Amino acid sequence: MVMERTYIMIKPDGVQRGLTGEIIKRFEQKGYKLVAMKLTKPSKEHMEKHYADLANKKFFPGLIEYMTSGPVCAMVWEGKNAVLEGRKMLGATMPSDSAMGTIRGDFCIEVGRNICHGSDAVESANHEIGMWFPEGVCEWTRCDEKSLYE
Ligand code: RTP
Repeated sequence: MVMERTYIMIKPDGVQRGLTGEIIKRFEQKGYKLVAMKLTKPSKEHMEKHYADLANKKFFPGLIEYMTSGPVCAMVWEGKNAVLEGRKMLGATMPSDSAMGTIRGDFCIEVGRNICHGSDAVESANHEIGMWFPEGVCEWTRCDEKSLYE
């Protein structure tokens, strides 16, 4: 079975609104394994690198200002199809398009304050994990893995 790792980040608004525990709970209860986590206040340069593909968008300066306004909770979650499933758990980029039951559908209103980030492909996940956790992740085995997977 191919296990994937995805980079999930609770944005400053999610941290400020006390949603960190709720988001971790959802990933844990789904069955994903937390293999790295830290609370960090990203620099402007780091955030510009993370969102480099959006550099020519009109909202880019505001996005960087928002993302550097306070601590983010940077995490790596591991499991089967973690990248695609993680994106489903977050919901659509636009909260108004996000289904109820998703994190964005349940907890936010505006695209510029949409609580969390999730890698959109395995390649970008590997790139983002390397950027945010150059020290590497923690290898361990969840004791319920035999019950989670066929
Ligand atoms: P993310 O990278 O944060 O997970 O979001 P995403 O893939 O769902 O969406 P993306 O297009 O990569 O946009 C990154 C973040 O930029 C903000 N945004 N603002 N004002 C706007 O129209 C607008 N569009 C995007 C959002 O915070 C979005 O998550």
